[in-house]
Amino acid sequence: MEAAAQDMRAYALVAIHAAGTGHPGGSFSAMDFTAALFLDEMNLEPKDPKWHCRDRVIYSGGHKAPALYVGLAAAGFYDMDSVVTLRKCGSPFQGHPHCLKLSGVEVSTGSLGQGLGVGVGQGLALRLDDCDARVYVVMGDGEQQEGSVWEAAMSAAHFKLDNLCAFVDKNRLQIDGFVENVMNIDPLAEKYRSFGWHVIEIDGHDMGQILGAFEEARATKGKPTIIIGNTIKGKGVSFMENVGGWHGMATKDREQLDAALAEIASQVVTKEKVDELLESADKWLNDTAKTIVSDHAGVIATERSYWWNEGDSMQVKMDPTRMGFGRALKEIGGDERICTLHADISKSICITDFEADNPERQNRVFSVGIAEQNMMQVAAGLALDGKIPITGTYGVFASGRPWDQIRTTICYGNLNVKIAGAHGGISVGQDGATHQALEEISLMYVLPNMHLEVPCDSVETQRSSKAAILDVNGPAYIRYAREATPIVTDANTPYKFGVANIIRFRQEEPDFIDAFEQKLSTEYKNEGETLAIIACGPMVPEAMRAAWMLKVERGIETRVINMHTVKPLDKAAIIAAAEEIGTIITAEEHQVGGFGNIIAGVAATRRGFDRPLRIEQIGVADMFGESGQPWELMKLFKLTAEDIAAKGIELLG
Ligand SMILES: Cc1ncc(C[n+]2csc(CCOP(=O)(O)OP(=O)(O)O)c2C)c(N)n1
Repeated sequence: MEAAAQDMRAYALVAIHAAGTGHPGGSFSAMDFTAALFLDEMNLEPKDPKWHCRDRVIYSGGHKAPALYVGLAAAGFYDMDSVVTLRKCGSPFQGHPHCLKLSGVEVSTGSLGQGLGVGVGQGLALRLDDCDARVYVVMGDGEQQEGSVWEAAMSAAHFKLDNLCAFVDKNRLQIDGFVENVMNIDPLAEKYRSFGWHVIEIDGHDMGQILGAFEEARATKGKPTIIIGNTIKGKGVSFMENVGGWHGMATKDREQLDAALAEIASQVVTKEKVDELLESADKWLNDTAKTIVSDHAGVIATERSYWWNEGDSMQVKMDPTRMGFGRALKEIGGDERICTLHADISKSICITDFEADNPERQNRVFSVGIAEQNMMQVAAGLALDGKIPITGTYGVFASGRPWDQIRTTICYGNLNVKIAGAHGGISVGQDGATHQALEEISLMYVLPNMHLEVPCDSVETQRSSKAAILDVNGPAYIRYAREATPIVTDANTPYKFGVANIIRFRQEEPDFIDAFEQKLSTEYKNEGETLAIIACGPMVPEAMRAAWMLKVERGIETRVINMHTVKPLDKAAIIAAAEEIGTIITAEEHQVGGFGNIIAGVAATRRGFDRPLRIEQIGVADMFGESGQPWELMKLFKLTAEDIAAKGIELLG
């Protein structure tokens, strides 16, 4: 079994390498447990994945998907070689496990802290059905910081679920560093014991101890069992072991991959096998990429490519909008009222730029661990006492997980809490649907007292972050993206919180930004355009590109409206577009309608009726996201300038 675990590590590593992203650290620390679980302990029926008497397994930390995938393959659910399509567009091996795309996956995971409760439910169902099958839940030690884990732990013991066996992969590291520094969870065994669990502590890499623990768990009656496995993050590759950076990173080149594989020393994953696997990964990528592109090509017939930086003129620089947020924090962080709160996603969202070059600000930085609900509560407390707390994490976890705290504690009390919703839209790419925030505009807009900013590029993000933090007295949510997106504004571009910008294409220039004129909506005079595109966030550059295409290809004059402040809305700019133009396309990198229906609702209040009002919406068509490269996904979800332009032509006939 030890050898099988090494083979599984090797396959997982090659798949992560082929994807260019993924999570080797936690997958490797849990791999010995995974091998024992799938090859020895569990009773499964791969040919009948939903067989009622099967044992159930939930990888609550969905980022350990590579371990789960090779585990299921080892158990015979599918060919091990196929796992190499991990994280690629269209693959069943999504960045985080998806139960509707891959048989053997009990429940989709990726938002930490939710697996144990599901395990409790499955344990109860099995008991109701008088079925002897067991439920296994694999969790991380950082994950223990989520309050929902403890709600589930309490209920499992309360229901005396002896068919439930949980495993904590106690590798001592999470993203922001060592668990004991980020938010200590120890003494973990005593905590579970006091919650009424049977606790077994083992060396999580010792096969004998793992199998012994399973046996002891099966023999334990009247209470659930937790196996706390002391493990090493990155186990099996010396340069990955105990190094936080390998939490979510692929080997950088073939040389590094080979060095890691040499240490893993799998007899099965030979050099030739690696070549074969990488080749099939490339083939998948080329085949899917071609389908996506050909599906997309011809949307608007043109000889010329208008894609970013593909021509000699109209060049843009790219920068992720999150960088603008970081620059704002650095700039205004001297204000003693400002505090930042980390929830184990700090460096990548640039919230650490606040203190990076200013160590004296460190006393105003608070790490709450992976506990988004508590982050909002603590922020509320700080705000009550006159501080300006800035919270931040991935948009999904910043808006969805603590929504009730944001609603009732923060917005109802109009507390001065700022929320940085990072990695908004599809730009988190290969992590897949669980991490792609496509609903936050709806979630935040609907809250009274909330202010909502969706800036279009990194320059505007810097300005709108400063406005949201210092000029707004009350809750504010800023949505920004992970991927580098075109820079379409500069210091000379007007910016006013709550006032939209009107953007007009003038003529092609060497630099994209110079081809457009931008004015505050309050200063703009109707030029008799035939189409309006109202957009927010990185859809603004796409709308600008569409305006350029439409003018050059069809002579259509377009008014692009950059609605960087979504709440409070610049209603006058929308009504003017409805009255003066009447044909409107809304564009959002979000579930379609979240932004579009808000705009449509305002447009419908226009008073002038000399022409029909026609509104079409561009956005993600009421479906969850997908793993893939961000630009691939833009095409897949039909969010590009080409899609907007085609819609415009269709509308104008
Ligand atoms: C609710 C939620 N918040 C944040 C994240 C982002 N995230 C993914 S993995 C991770 C760290 C997990 O640490 P741990 O549970 O110790 O796992 P391991 O170190 O074993 O990989 C975080 C914060 C998430 N997936 N879900």
